[in-house]
Amino acid sequence: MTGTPERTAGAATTRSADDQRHLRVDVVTIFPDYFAPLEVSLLGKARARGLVDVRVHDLRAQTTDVHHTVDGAPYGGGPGMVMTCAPWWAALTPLVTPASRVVVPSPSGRPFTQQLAAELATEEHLVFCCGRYEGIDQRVLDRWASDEVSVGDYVLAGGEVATLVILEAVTRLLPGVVGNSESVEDDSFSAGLLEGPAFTRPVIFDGREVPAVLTSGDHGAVARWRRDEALRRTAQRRPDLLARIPLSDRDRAVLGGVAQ
Ligand code: JCK
Repeated sequence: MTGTPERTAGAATTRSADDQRHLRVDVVTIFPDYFAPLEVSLLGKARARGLVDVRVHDLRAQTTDVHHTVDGAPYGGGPGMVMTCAPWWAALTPLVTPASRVVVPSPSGRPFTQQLAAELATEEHLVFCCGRYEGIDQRVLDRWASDEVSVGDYVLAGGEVATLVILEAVTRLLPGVVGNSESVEDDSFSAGLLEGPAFTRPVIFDGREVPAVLTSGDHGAVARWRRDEALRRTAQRRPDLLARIPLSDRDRAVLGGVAQ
């Protein structure tokens, strides 16, 4: 795949006659090889099923100079380099239509959330602009970006891995992705709390027992226990989440005055 300026993948399989929703994705990057994981895993299955059609475009293919330059020194001075406008304009002009949502990962973007993933999963065309260096000239963002998002409060070397994160979160929500309905329902059910611990066979391993309630057959007791574990774990690890959801008196009792 190295040296291939553009790679078209997926959607070759026959789609059933029913009108399956279809997501078209274009990714623009100077590192097309980063997107090799698109071949495997959840995304690969969504592609094999024809639910999503991802095309990766090499930004350098849009340069006109012999050195394939995509960056320049920042006006006003400062460290590093900034991606120049011209290659982005050339790449995006033929890709973007009024029906496109243009997503630009950035350390200064608004937080990428499950809610935004669900929203993006309803779109018909997503375009991802992967920056490198210190980022992209602001005029590209002003002209083309629909959403400037960050996948977390840490600094990556570019937008490629962030794009993979967003794409994986979005594609698992597409109708028709294996196991989709249950897991997506579960997402909304547990919305707002971290999940508690999970166990599977055997009942005892290395002397460690599965909590008895989970093998009791008492579904009410299991549901209450899971809620309590989720509450405790959320209070301990993500008190910011707890502050945003309504708590019953029983919830508060379980938390025993911790982080409320
Ligand atoms: C896109 C280039 C690298 C490195 C300057 C940033 C203080 C700017 C991201 N959650 C996320 N973290 N990082 C990214 C991300 C990083 C990117 C690009 C996304 C394009 N870079 C870079 C350093 C700086 N510092 C903090 C100054 C850019 C997402 N999504």
